[in-house]
Amino acid sequence: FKYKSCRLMGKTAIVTAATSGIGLAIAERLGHEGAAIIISSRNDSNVKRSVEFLQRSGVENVAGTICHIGDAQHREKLVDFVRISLFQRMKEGEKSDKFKNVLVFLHRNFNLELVCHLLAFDDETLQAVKKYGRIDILVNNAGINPIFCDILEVNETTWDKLFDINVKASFLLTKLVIPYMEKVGGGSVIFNASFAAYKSPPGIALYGITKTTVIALTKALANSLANKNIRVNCIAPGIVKTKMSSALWSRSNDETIASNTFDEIALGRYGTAEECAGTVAFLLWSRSNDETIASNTFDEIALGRYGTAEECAGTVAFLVSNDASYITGESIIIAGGAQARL
Ligand code: NAP
Ligand code: ISN
Repeated sequence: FKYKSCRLMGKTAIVTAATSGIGLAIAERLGHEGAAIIISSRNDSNVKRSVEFLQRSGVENVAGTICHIGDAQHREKLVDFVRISLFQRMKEGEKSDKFKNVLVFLHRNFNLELVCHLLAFDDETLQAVKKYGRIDILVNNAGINPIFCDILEVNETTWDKLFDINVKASFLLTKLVIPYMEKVGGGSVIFNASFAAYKSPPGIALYGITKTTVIALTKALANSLANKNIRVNCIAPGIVKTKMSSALWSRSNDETIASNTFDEIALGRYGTAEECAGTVAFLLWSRSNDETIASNTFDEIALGRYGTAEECAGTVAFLVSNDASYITGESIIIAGGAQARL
């Protein structure tokens, strides 16, 4: 079942880390509700494949570009998608007052030489993004969890990397996007935190701390941006079924995965950079059945199952729509009733 509506018609949404899992589901859902979609991730072929997937699934306006979220130039390039698009439309003769104002705005606020340079050398991109002359919605979905260990075993490099990717990068991207939202009279920003922000699950405590910070950042930005009519909210999913990398699949067997409970994995060994948050979830659900699943894993979840990426996407579609026009600074837990707070 694919939910479709016109709720986001005329809006343009950027979704980061959108080539699989929750990000891809969010892109699909926002597209099915009428938004033009710009997706991104670290990997060009994944981006292309996902754009094609979204087109096949019925998303009419979709384009994508590389953006390693921790790379400042990549973040700027992502926003240039929109900047180039505006200039292209002006070049095509849309000389209305509105566009003259946009031109003035670009001159004042952005490096127009860079826009011209990119215009001359990147026609394919230009064609792809012609339609996307505005940004109304930013979904900061990117997040990693490269290590599984006790909090006291975390070293400085890992600490910095997790905070860089899970907190700082999305904050800096948001700062780049805000002028665009202001220009169209407002917008909506979403962060993807985690249930782990509230519970500090063993083994991924640092990940949880970064996600707690994401919730605090959501509140801070909501306060700061309210006067610009920009709402800022976040989702906090519990364990969600997401895809895993083929690299991990090829390493997975009964010997290397000693157990199917999260606690035992956390105590058992360190992870690798590839083993991100989604992978942890996958390890749990892919080996789950009535016989093997540890009873305590599901006992905490009132609904008795893990979540799906589509269920996260539905919440995001609501939060970015006018149906949530009086909601800002909030985090919505999507965890099947697992208790995290009052
Ligand atoms: P996933 O299925 O493994 O997908 C990860 C996505 O992130 C891929 O599209 C990957 O694309 C992209 N990516 C990875 N590193 C990136 C980087 N540095 N810059 C840009 N893109 C990057 O993961 P997921 O489970 O959907 O997780 C998405 C978000 O949900 C994360 O913030 C995670 O913390 C959060 N979350 C997940 C769960 C869960 O149980 N799955 C629970 C709570 C919260 P490329 O490989 O093409 O770059
Ligand atoms: C999470 C939240 C609660 C328990 C396990 N694994 C988890 C995540 C995650 O966000 O990746």
